[in-house]
Amino acid sequence: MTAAAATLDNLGQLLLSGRVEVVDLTAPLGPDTPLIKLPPELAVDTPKIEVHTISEYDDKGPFWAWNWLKIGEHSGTHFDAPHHWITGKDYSDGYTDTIPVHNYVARVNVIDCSAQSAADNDFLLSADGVRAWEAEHGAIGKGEWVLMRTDWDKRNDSEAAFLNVDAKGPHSPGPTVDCIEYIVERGAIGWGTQCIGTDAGAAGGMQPPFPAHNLMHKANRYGLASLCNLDKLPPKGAILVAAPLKIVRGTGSPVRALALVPRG
Ligand code: 23J
Ligand code: MN
Repeated sequence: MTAAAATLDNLGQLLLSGRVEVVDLTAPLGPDTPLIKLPPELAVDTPKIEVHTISEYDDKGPFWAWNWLKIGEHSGTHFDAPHHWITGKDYSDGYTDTIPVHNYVARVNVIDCSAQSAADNDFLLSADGVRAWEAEHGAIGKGEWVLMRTDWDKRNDSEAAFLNVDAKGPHSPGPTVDCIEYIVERGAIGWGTQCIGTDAGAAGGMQPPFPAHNLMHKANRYGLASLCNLDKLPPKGAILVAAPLKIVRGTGSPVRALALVPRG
């Protein structure tokens, strides 16, 4: 057996015995899933999710149940492809059907910002914050995900609490411009958060606006939003599996995001 074959066989054993656990990083997807609200003068919103029964063992289909869905690509726990943003529009491998699939399975770094985000709903993770985390936990490597833990998933059952909008706009944590510049430089494959989008609530006022979108996709890297259960992941040592649907020329898609996590 080659080393790779032996390692993979061992992983199979560890999964079977539960010593490697599969953690679900995905929010429920349905009519109550919170959706982003964009400034109305700027944009049209993604529609509410609809689930329609085609049949359920009835006169529309006597022996089977099935539904059809109405759903935006950027709904719930979802993947942002480079073509989602104008800065990433020209990558031929930047669509949900053209991204190389090996990018959907990668090491993951989880930066715990839950305390700061609870104290300040507009908390921004900076490049210095990432460097301080690296000094404690180890460097972010090329081809790895960087996820910002805020425990925002605890608000997922209330769209009002999840979006956290007041007269001044949405208040949710996210990255600074220099944070995203730094992780792009480190070679991170993607940036993920637990909030409605990969950017902070206040990101529209940054320069450039929406830096996680603007700068990650400009560099042909990816995003993940509305992730759950990051409190169940170690800072380093887990593997993230998150693949969008193979929508032809898609800009993103809901995903079933999973993490392989060592136990014990
Ligand atoms: C469209 C326009 C602006 C933003 C977004 C979508 C997202 O956050 C998204 O889901 O990609 S900021
Ligand atoms: Mn998106």
